[in-house]
Amino acid sequence: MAIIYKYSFAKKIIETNTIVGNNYNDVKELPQEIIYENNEIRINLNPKDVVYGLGQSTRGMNKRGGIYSNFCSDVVMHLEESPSLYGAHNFLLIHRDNPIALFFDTPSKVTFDVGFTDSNLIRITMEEWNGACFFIKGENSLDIIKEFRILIGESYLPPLYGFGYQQSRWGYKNEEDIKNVVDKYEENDIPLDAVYLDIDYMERFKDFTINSEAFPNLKDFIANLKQKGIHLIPIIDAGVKIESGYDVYEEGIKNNYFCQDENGNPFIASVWPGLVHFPDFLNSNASKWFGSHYKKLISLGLDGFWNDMNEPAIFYTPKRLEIAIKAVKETKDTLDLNVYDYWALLGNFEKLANNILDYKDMYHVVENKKLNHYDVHNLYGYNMVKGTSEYFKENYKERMFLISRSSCIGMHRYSGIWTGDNRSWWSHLELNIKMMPNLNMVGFLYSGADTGGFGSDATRELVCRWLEFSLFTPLFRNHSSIGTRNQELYNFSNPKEFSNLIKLRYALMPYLYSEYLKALKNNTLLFTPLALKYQNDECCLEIEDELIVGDSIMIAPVYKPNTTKRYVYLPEDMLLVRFRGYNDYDTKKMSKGHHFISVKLFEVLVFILPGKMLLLTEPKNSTSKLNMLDLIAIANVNPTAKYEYFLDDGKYINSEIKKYEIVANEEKTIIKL
Ligand code: MIG
Repeated sequence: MAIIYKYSFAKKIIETNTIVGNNYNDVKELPQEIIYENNEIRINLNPKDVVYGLGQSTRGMNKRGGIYSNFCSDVVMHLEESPSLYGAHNFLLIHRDNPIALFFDTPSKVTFDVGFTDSNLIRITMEEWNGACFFIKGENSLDIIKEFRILIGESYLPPLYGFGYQQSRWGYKNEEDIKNVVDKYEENDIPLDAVYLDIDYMERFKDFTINSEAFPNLKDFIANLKQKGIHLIPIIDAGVKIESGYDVYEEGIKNNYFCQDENGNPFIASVWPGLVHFPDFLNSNASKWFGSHYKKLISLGLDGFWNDMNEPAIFYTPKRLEIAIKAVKETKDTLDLNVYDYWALLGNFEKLANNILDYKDMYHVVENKKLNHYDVHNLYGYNMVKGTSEYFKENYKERMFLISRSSCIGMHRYSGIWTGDNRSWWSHLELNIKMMPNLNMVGFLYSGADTGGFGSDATRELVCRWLEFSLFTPLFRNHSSIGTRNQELYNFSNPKEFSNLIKLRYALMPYLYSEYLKALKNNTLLFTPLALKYQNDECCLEIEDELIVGDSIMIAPVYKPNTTKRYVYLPEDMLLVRFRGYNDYDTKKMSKGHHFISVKLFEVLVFILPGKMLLLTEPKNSTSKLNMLDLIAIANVNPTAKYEYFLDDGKYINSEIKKYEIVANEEKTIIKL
């Protein structure tokens, strides 16, 4: 059992809507281990304590040794030292004998110094504390996480197709480009459930418009793809182009639905479409109104979207660009600048994007109160998604596919997230592995990284190793940036090997989908750090590159180049399944302890826990064709193995989950339900 307490700060800016549960007790004081003094919150750490949390953030799974600022940011380069990424997930769990977790429910920026300045001290600061600090105590860290998840509410459930393999690239320009991708996947017998439309499908980057030259007959095109079980997923950006006659712009102006500047005029910034206004998503009428515009796209047969640039990302504001240009003019063509003046001149331009000063110039009007954007920044992307999602739920029976770039806790009830603009770097594959459990803790079960890496050029080896990990993540999307090497799988030599990998994902779908439903309904983790499952095993405390996935298996992905063997620690006896393909594998009983195991390219190692099993089905080229009731169990019998299989129709919002008890007495068992 874990118990949640809520301590409210004197100041409250806005209702954040991040929590839904009432499983907490209000208290007037913080417990003795949380010191709140001089505007700073401090907690002492013992050398062996492991600190999890902060959802989407850089560095390791254990956040110790880093300093992080939770302020949703458009980060073009994720570095070890990047203080913020796209999400603000103010949750920390101190895993130790008497574990404790903290959650800061606030719309404003919070900075977490987790043993960075002083290795045995957590220091949490905010410009001015507002909102509430929830703290959770219990005997067991997993109980604490569960109680927290009950507090923040059930996670988003995408349609089954969201678990299929998805191909994306910024740069697909027209119908032919998309058709080419689909054809190549088909020719190479690689399963595919979705192709993404990035900004180029729009007419001059205007939300809810279609470039009709590039997509002359989108409706039929969508219908044809759907017949093959392939969905198109278009992007929607936060900024609305300023253009008279454009309905979204006109309606927003007429109804005061846009964010304002200090004088009450619509706030102006520049993003992809050029000059834009930002919908005031914190105003529920504005957010509903924007949500209702998806209807235009839904009526074409589209049933999935990705909401981008919703931190909101700003390329520049005219106001700050003017300052920069003026400064250039004032140099009067002097080429012999004092070096400090030169840096200042350059700095004016370098600091145009996502400038804090611009966020401070932007305002929301919520229930007749004018709020400065900077103070409520972390709620922006969340409320864009909320409007989108609520519109779907009110108007359709089917589940919509939805992912967002920006997020905060609470948004996990409405959509999934992709982890943003990573690079084709091995270190970003490693980051992806280490981030998954922390994302799960804060409710983001439906997530995944741009597999293969978004920026920079990917090698065949990196894409292979990344797929070998991502085939366990719910969102399984290969996405890359314009200007980088093409990384659709058919572009690499011997696509047959990639086909085997993707088919393995489809074969594992009964297990992966069932475990997703379980994690969602039981408020458990899909990716569990070993240290949380094997709490009495000291060896597990520092392991960050092996994960328990669901209830039955452990994985140990390869995330280093030129590597065909890796060190694996087994906290108990397990059955190793070495997959080369879904029906090409061998098994080996392995004993608890330290192992050095061979893992060639295109081999996937799965370790089945004692008394547990994996469920597989015959893979098909789309999830819509999978038979989720004709199964094969691969079990680590001890002396039998049991499994509770969760399944729903994968389609409707209110679909009922059926539960099947499966028992296996042999390593391989055929199961017909
Ligand atoms: O300024 O739409 O994270 O996935 O491909 C870049 C183009 C805007 C950022 C997204 C990325 C997407 C890209 N977008």
